[in-house]
Amino acid sequence: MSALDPTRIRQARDGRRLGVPLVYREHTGSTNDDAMEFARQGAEEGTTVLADHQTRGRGRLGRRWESPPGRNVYLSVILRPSMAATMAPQLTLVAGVAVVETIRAWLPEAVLKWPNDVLVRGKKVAGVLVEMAARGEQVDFAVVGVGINVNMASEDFPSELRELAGSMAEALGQPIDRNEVVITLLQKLEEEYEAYLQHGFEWVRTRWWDRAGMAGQRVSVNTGLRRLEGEAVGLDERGALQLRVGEEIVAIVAGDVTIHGSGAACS
Ligand code: BT5
Repeated sequence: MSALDPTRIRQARDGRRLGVPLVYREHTGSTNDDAMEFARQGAEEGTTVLADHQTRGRGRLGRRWESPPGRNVYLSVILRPSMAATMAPQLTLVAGVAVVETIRAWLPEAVLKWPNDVLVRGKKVAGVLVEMAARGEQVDFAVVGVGINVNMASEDFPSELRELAGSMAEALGQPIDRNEVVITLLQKLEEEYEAYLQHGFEWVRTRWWDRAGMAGQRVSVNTGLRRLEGEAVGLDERGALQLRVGEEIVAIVAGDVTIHGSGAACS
């Protein structure tokens, strides 16, 4: 199975905005923690941490992200956009478009699930975790963390995840060069981020929804406080999920979505 080759990735990214400089770690706790620390110390926009193995890979709300060595991509990029801190969740959607576009280079059927997942045939293949620090009302820096299951086999997942999680190689039926995935991801992230800075969120909103596997689907949402069921009808101007519940349109700012009706169990 392909080893990560930071020299090759650095060559491919030479002179670009994101992925430069690239810090490679064979083992680390969490690339997001590393990138947050670099950013606090003043690291420039584009600085990226890539790891082969994470011992404390994180999802949202302190959940665990399975990060075994030798198989997948775990990467975090520092951004320093001039934007209001309240708008930072939009970066999750910007990154989501880049991740789904990356996976589609191998698997055109990949789709987005709000707010931060990429699914292939109903299974979660990638997740995004954006964290940020504010200075007053503005974003000081943000860290965009991406985990993509590239060559993970079904038996590599803990048993409780086997039905829910999948990998690119499993769907494609052959192993994939992780360096190609990293190089494509950094390129797509740069393109989507620059388009967002230039055109604003409206641009991302359309691109995100066009790639969503949940348009018009019946979904249920667990916000932590309550559970709602309805039809996914769009994203609002902040990036919240709009759900039609009876006659009403409800905006969901944070939560976990389960898609019904497609036949697949996607949680
Ligand atoms: C996410 O959280 O999907 C965000 C994952 C971000 C991981 C990257 S890796 C690089 C960077 N460094 C980090 O420490 N994190 C980022 P969430 O939506 O909360 O989903 C977490 C849930 O997904 C878990 O509770 C499991 O149910 C499931 N899960 C855990 N590991 C998985 C994996 N490898 N593949 C698919 N699903 C997984």
